[in-house]
Amino acid sequence: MSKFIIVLFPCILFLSCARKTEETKGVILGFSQIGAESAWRNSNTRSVQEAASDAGVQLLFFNAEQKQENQIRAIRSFIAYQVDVIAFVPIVTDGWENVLEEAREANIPVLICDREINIKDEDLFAGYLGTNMFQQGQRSAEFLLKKFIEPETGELFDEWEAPIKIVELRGTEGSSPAIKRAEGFREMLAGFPVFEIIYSESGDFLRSKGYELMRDILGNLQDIDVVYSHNDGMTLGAIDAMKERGIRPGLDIVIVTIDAEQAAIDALKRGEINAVVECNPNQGPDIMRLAAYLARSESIPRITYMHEEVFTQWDDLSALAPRGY
Ligand code: GZL
Repeated sequence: MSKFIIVLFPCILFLSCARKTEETKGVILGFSQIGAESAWRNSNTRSVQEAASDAGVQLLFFNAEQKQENQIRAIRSFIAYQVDVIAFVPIVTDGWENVLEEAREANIPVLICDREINIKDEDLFAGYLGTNMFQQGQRSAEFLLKKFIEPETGELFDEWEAPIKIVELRGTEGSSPAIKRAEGFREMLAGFPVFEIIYSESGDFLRSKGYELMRDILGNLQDIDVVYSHNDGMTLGAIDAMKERGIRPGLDIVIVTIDAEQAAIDALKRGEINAVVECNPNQGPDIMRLAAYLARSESIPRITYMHEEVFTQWDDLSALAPRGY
């Protein structure tokens, strides 16, 4: 399984070290990561790198700096180096057929991580490990139903006035989290016309864009009741913009966000966020485990989801462990 590799490509070769396991020791894994756009992404990267080191996996890690063409180039270099397994986080859903065909021709199995791809020939990859983003959208909407709707009657609680105006801060255009979080959210609210999404725009998962979008929205739209944000980074930027205008986040505007980074949990505890839907970044150990199966030409499940929870303003969070990112 061990092959001699001269690392020429601008990537990092994490050599194996402590706590190797027989199954994973010596596996050569090429991993293409999106970039470093959020605290969640950085935590995901740490999880992969630490798990590779613990498992004795030789990791060729490449950070694509938010460019699909860089990911494709990295995958081609992994093929050239004849890695045992390729794993990557597809920044967007489309445009992967050609490079995955090349990986299949080279007889190198591919594991899709975190985000999903949209492809006709599903045999071009061995399986997916990540999070259920459609469910994250549903869970975000479920919180709003609990917050605004009297369960017995399905009507608005008296304290609220119809319509409930929602602003949505979407993730990166064309990415599976942005697509599926929007779909799941809308599907859950479909039976409740009292909720109106009055504005939806991509903030690219970036805190800076979340701030800019909310600053502009607050200058043009009145009476926003809810902000639904596809990640905590954009949420924290939006909260900065609200505070600049004297708006009390979590009180004047209900806020639902996805990821569950520490800063969002802290804001939840302060009452500045009303619900945090977890998206689990700690995928490294499972990636190494699945890569070891693939390196031995064994099959893996088509889909492996991470465990995730929802944290709301009604929960006792005093015992919640530090998030680590
Ligand atoms: C979701 C992941 C998203 C996070 C963002 O699995 O791809 O990308 O929600 C990150 O924080 O930028």
